[in-house]
Amino acid sequence: MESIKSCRSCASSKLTQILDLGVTPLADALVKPENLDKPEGTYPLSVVYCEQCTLIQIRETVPPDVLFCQDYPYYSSFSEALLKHSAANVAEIIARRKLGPEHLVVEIASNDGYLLKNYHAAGIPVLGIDPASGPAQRAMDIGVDTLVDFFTPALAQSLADEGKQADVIHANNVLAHVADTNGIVSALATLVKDDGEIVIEVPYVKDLIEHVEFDTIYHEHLCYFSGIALDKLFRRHGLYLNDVRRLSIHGGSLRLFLGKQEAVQDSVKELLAQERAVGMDTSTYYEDFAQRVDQLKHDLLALLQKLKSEGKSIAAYGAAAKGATMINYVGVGAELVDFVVDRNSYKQGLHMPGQLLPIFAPEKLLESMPDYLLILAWNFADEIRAQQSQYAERGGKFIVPVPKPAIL
Ligand code: DWN
Repeated sequence: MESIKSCRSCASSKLTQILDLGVTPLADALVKPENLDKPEGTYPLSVVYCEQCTLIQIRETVPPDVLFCQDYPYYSSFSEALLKHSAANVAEIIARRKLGPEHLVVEIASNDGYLLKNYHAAGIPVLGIDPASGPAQRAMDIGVDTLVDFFTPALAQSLADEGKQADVIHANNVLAHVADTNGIVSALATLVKDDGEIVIEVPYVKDLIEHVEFDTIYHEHLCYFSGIALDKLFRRHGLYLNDVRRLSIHGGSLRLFLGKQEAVQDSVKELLAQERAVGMDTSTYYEDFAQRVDQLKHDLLALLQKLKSEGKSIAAYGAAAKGATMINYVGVGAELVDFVVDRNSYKQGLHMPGQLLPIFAPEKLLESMPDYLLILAWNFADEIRAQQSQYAERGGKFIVPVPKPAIL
């Protein structure tokens, strides 16, 4: 593991620490039963603000082959909400750009084909690029052509040399995951056609800070983006943030529309003006974040301990990466929560990193009817509560930890 001395975007050494989450295991390093007695790899996790370009980022860089290869357990298609969200995105772009069999759509971090399958179904050629072999194989099984590899400037250049420049490139929840932040942006510029479009989704740091979504901070997420920091990063590589949309997915995200010609729309000007108006281009904006994170930690622990003291049983929903940050930072162990459930069959039978809580299929809930269910995948709380209506009808109650621990 490396620890940065300068900003991942502008290389400035003026970095101000805003949060320290201590030493923690990797959020997606689920533990096999046979390894329960073996020590886990743990890494410090701290967050800094760049005084020069305003980028929020973590200091620590864990090697990508440790984070994203063998046994990477995340499969996008286990969320109906995410599938619907992606299908609507694709339908809008096919219509607006009048895409057909003569075009090419590439997706970086294409996972199990959750998005590209919509273009494939419409007869539009696609190419996915993802280093995680498990999800990539699922994509190929449904006909989505996928390169099992990391997306680098060298790979972008070789694809361009093969005449595979793209009309549209999607990059959802990956810009924050790549250690070479400038490298991935220059690679996007290399791979997109001059009249092409790059569509990126990233969690929005403004929502993270305002809703205390500290659990989305973990080693897979190296950067936490604002419009101001992104605009500087893209312009450095001849790309222009021409349009932007705020989304509710994943606790609040931005959908960014980039091109090689400058045609900046009001949506971008308004977003940047709003950010400056609330001071997101100063470290002052982030000063009280650590204190608010600690308040959430205190409130959640107190709530769970009170329920246990009343003899209540508690389970959790969503063996999510953010769930690992939450239970390890707050200290939610087997003395408070009996087990976790998750629909992702690749996670069932394993244990959460750190607290080692066992992971079962959701059917376990009706079997054992815990009094309370802590929704660790709070970003899908509506979908999960609808899905678990029988549990609620039988008297089960839900707890959401973010933005403020609450019983629903
Ligand atoms: O950036 C990332 C985001 C997009 O996804 C990755 N670095 C890792 C991952 O983060 P996460 O694990 O915190 O993401 P989710 O999507 O919030 O995880 C939700 C978990 O809940 C998954 O394991 C799937 C599961 N789930 C479920 O069991 N039943 C989700 C839904 C909607 C359900 O109904």
